[in-house]
Amino acid sequence: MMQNDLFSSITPVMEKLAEGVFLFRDYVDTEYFYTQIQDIFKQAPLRHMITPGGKRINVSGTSIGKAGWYSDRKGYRYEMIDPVSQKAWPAIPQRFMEIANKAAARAGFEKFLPDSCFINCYEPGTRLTSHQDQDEKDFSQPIVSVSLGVTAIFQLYGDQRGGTPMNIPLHNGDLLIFGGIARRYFHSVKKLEKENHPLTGDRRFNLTFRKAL
Ligand code: MD3
Ligand code: FE
Repeated sequence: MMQNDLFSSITPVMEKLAEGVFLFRDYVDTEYFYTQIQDIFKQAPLRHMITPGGKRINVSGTSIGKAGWYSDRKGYRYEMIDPVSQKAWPAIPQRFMEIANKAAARAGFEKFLPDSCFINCYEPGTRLTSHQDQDEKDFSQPIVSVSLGVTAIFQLYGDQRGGTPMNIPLHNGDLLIFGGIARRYFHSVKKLEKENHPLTGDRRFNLTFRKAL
């Protein structure tokens, strides 16, 4: 319908993939996001953290916001001071806040004000094994994720680590929201293929906005 086409061109489409799971394809200005994170990495460099069990996490990461997710032999937790730079984490850019907040509101999560954003960097061959995000205080708050660069296959399980997942390809610019029942779901990211993307080269970046405290 003509009227609907006109409407679609100004209001990005939101797809509901499952209860509590909402996908906005090609939603963000990726050049802006990429420029901002390059600047962030100068202040809070990407680093490979260590699990409490002593394993090196292959996907490197860093944080912005009041609280930054951190892991070493002492455990998984949120830190207010970056243990590497010994300074506060860089602030979340105001535009990032507005984008995450606006998308969350469209998905039915009003007043989402993240105090933490974890930035993951995937190089070819790296993957994220199945896990739950459970280091945050309030599970009624959703998680908003933004993908940049090379496409990865995101896998969504349920309340158990295994079984047959829903496979969701995440492309440059996609924004995904997890809330409600899905907030505790197990999820993983398949091994990144060696591909080239004009914005990020052979890498993929993912930002996860959270209310941690
Ligand atoms: C589903 N990151 O940082 S983002 C993570 O693509 C993480 O880098 C992945 O899992 C990535 O913890 C996935 C999408 C995502 C984030 C949080 C979730 C999916 C989620 C929390 C609960 C359920
Ligand atoms: Fe996760």
